Amino acid sequence: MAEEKAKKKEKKQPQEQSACEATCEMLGENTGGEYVTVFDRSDSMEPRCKFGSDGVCCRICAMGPCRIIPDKPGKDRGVCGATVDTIAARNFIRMIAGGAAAHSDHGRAVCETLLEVAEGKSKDYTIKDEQKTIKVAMDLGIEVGERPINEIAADIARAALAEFGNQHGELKYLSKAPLKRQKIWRDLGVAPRGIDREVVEIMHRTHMGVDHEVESLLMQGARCSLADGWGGSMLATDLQDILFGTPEPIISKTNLGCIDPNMVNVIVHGHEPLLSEMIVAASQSEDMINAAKAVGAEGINIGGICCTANEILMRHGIPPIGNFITQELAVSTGAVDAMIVDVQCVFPSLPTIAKCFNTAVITTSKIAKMDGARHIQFDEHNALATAKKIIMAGVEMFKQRPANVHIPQITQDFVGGFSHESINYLLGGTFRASYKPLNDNIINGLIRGVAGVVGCNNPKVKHDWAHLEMIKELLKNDVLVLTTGCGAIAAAKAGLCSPEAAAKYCGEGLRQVCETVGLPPVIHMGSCVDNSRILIAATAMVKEGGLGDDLSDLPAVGAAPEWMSEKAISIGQYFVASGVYTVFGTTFPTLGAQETTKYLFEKMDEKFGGCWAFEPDPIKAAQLMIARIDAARKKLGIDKARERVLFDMEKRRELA
Ligand code: SF4
Ligand code: MSK
Repeated sequence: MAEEKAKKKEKKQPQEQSACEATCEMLGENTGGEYVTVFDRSDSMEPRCKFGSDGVCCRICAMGPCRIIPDKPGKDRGVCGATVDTIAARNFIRMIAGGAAAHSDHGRAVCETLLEVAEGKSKDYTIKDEQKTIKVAMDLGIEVGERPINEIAADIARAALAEFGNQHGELKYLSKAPLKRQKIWRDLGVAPRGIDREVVEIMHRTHMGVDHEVESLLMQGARCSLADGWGGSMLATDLQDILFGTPEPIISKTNLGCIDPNMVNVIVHGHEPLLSEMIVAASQSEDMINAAKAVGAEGINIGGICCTANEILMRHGIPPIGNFITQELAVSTGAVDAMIVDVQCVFPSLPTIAKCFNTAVITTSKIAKMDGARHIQFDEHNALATAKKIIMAGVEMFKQRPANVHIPQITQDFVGGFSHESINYLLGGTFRASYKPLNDNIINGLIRGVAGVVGCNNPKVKHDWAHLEMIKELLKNDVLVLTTGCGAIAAAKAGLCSPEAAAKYCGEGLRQVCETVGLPPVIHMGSCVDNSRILIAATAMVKEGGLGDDLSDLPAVGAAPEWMSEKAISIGQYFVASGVYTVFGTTFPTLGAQETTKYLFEKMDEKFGGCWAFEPDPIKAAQLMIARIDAARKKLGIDKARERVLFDMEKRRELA
């Protein structure tokens, strides 16, 4: 009893656990510890194993686990003789393989659906963006001519699927990168062949007794990550745009206050928009609305969590009600009638907490099932009917809501839905779409540089706090921020993704530009796979001219201050291999191995013109990023803000 009391006393206060007011309110609702959440489980896991955190534990074969202490003779190698650096490098690239596989399998599912749609086998979807279809066809070398759009789309889907199993040569989309970057990849031998092949090769190389050299391992990691960023993820984004439309700026609301007590609340969570698109369509159909009314609700309210939230936000303005770490807290409002999940970032604890609040947890993917959840298999051939069946599961739960519903009355307006295409139009106008205004304002110093701040939440860090501190420091220093994933939801909840944020948070130069163009200073570009949009936006900046001839020349940096997933490591590595300096917070999975860490933090810079860095303090991390931006500006000769000089006739004569 005394022990239990002591434990309760030690329990962190909500304000120590989250920077999000609504999250704190929900954490405050559970001070009696009626249910367990990720925050509690994370605290109970302390102290965490240092061997695991530092990447120096190997359990690849049954002679282990081998936990290495580098400076202790007898403990400085694994049973097989593997050094600490081999072990850390193997662990690191296995994370890349996991992340790349997750993104790319998502991409494959989209390709398969596009093929079915184009062949008329999946009647509930249509091709929404014909212009993008033609653009993608040209990128993939597919004939356009006068062919019907479905025929072109079918060829796109086939060509995209072939990229997964390609055994030789290189991925077609590499040609979208600046020419200099392509040459770097070829010269270093890291141009990926096929997406699946690079993942499989990592699993082979890291099997017991195969590849033991740090450089050899890490370069294969880079190759595999490129197959993700410029392959699986980019195909996922492009083909989703073809099927569901290329996003355009859209006004929405966010946070837990978007849950409506009078409606049937259906929350979609996971990553693939194939299902959530249909859930949105089904929720607006008359029969579903009538079914909701029949049980006493006013209608059906759809909200999102994690990257599914970002997908339906981007194209429909549906509110993201929270990010990764708040998935259980959304259920604990008592007003979520169904949580529909597909793949990735779904807590297996959901059915347990859902039982306390009469929420139906419904799994929908063959490859992602959960004990305690109801499984309704999503069928792309019968997409709308399946979506309706799933929604009905939520409607049926409406009457069983617990008495103690508590929804924080907190929401925030923001603008989402930025794609490379829409930024292009916004900056240059419909007739002269271009990145020129952005480049000009970087060159004249009003904008100091660009940062991609992306990624997850991690309960080891105060929720959303590292994202927000880092972003605010960057804005103050005139750095324009592009964001995706759970970081984007953090920024949106805090009011950073609205045009008004420019006056409140930005330095004078960035404020002027944002207010002139009407852009928020933090640009929400979508989900995890949409980091490929950031690669394309950066490439457009290079192609526009004036900022060097490679991605590594740009005053542009990346960060994931609260990362947790293998996908984040894959993203970080493809940013680095694309020439971007990338800072991770929270923890770094090779810190126990000096040579491996040095390779990632220094040697990669020599090879790729971009490297990893680790800094858990978000302000210090932002300062590292700003220093790197300034170094790039200096190299480009734009380190001093230039006054615009207007030449009169006399000066022109002098010039001549
Ligand atoms: Fe230990 Fe070597 Fe087996 Fe890893 S591969 S568990 S280091 S014996
Ligand atoms: S959902 S991978 S927690 S960003 Fe894409 Fe969020 Fe990270 Fe999952």
